[in-house]
Amino acid sequence: MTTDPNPTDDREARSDEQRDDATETASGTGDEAADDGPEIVDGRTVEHLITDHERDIAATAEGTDATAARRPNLELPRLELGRRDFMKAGAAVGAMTGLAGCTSVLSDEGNGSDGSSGGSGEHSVAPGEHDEYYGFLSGGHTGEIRVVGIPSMRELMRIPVFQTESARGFGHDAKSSEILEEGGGYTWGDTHHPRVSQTDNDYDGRWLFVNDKANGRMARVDLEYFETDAITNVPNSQAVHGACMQLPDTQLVFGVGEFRVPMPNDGRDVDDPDAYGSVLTAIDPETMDVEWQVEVDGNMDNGDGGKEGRWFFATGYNSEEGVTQGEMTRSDRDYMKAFDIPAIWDAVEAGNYEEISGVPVVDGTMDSSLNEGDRPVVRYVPTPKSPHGVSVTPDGNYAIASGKLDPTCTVIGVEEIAEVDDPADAILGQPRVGMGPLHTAYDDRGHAYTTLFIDSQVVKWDYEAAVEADPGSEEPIVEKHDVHYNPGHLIASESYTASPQGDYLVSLNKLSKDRFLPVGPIHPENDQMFYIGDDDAGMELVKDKPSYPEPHDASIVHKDKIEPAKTWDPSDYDLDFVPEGEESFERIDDSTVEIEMWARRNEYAFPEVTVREGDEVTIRISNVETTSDVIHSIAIPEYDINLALAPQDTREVTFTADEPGVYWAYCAYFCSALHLEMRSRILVEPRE
Ligand code: K7E
Ligand code: CUA
Repeated sequence: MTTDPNPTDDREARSDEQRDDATETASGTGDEAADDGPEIVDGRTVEHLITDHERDIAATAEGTDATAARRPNLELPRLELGRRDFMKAGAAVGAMTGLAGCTSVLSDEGNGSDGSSGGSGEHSVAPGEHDEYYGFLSGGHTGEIRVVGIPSMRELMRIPVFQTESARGFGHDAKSSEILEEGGGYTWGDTHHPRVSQTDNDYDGRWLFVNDKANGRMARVDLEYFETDAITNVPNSQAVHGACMQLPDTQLVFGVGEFRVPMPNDGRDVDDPDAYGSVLTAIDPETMDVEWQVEVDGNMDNGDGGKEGRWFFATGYNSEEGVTQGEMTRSDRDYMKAFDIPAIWDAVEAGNYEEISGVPVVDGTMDSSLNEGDRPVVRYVPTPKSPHGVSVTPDGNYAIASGKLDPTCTVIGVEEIAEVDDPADAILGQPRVGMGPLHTAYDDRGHAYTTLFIDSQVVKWDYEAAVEADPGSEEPIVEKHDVHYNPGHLIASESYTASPQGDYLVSLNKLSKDRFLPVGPIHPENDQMFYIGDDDAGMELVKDKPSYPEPHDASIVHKDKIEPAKTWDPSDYDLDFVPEGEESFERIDDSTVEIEMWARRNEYAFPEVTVREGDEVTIRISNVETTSDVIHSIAIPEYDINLALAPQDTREVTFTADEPGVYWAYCAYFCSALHLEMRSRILVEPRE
């Protein structure tokens, strides 16, 4: 097998061949197909490039995807590109499945790495063996975090964050209910960016932070217990989108505000978009309190922290500050914002802020007086059209923004941003990587890997070569590889640290089309794993994993850097443990009952409890098992409660027994041969 020296041309040639002969099988797809694909001419506008590309792919879809042809043609004014067209691109590629695969590693396809599923032996994990890495994937609008093992891609656990979840009792016991309630009382969230805390630019395994795009929140997951332990409802902001930390030591957690809204959003200025604002929010990782916010011009999108602690970078779109799609995409230029964290702290300490909703808000808009002089709080780096992802290279030298509506990535010098007079001069490279670049990850050998949403590919390129090359050059490209289909984020092992591992890369693809058995009109997504450790062999697709909607970003952490608890340590809990023999039933007054009890195989402390209609009943219950993995629960029918009880854990719940009757409380975790008998009868006697 060989690495293609000219992957872009090959891509054009290959898709052309597919068009000509969409019924052929994977064997013999083309590294030597005729090169008469659509010409991309330098100097053509981005709009034309994208339109040409979309029209090309859509044309292929006609006749093979009747639904695509029936779709209304929603077009962005001037850009002639909309979400529907993106979908068409996916539909077209989907129609060609079987042809798709490696651009450059074709001869390897027969060696068990056929990219169709399962995975090759070398990168699989035998039954009973452990994975090398934890992958923490966001769950999108399920509101959760999924934990997968890498390289097996086996799903190990789910961590409810913004939603109630009965299997883990999240939102059922008093403590987790309070977390959700104090976090705003919503029933769902939209998690996008899970980031694990770092010390000295390496994972310390302490916490995971994740944003809620829907309701503008930031949550913290305790990685000892793999449990959400705090949610901050961020004021003055809707859609906390990008999420990242101040490095090297997680001094602050940043939430990047996306949608512009009035500040505070209390009914003022409802139809005066000029008065809307968007803020970067800095949160203390220990207390989860908001320390300050910085208002900026335009929408923001994704963010990443410099390795040295001074800079935080956020991409943005809608510098036009429009409220319709057309208005938001009118301009060819947007900005990447570089936040000077120490300068912002100085402004806060000097009182240069306005307090809004109880939070100091620093004015970081372009015309702010704080942006005059030689230490501006925010530097605005002009970047082409609606850049989406941004990530800092492992060496800390560059922040790379992905163009989204522009076929380039923009390489910004981190040292330069502090020194140049004109922020535009900090742009050191701008390679043309392909259509729809969204996010970029890194290996340990100077390569960047960028998802190409429209092309349905991952492009591997050399970022130092991009600094050497002319803007718009394709020379830094090392390789392109198809993914299935339309990738959003991608993540490489420990790519967000100063020392990526350079072995595995996971592309989180939005569409799976026909990669799996059909399961109705809502399809799973497709997380595809590549082995990237062999530069000579090229990227090797080793696994497809169907994924419930919908992961956005992920963090991949070596197993040695996470130390999960095997059982609860009662001293970590703020409730008193209830040992065997110390159970109690106490009637406090005419309408209040307090029960302290325990659970073990195969019984509860009380085989029955009797309360009266209308009683407020509080149950505190400990799982007295010391053996790991012997989990109980107490499900209380009629009262909508299921408390999960890990060994040595204690949980509490209060409910009003307002329905007279007999209710069998039972253990929902299958804990032993007598699990079905593990029950307690709750008698609610009617009041006269
Ligand atoms: Cu690209 Cu929310 Cu990171 Cu989704 S964002 S893909
Ligand atoms: Cu305890 Cu089933």
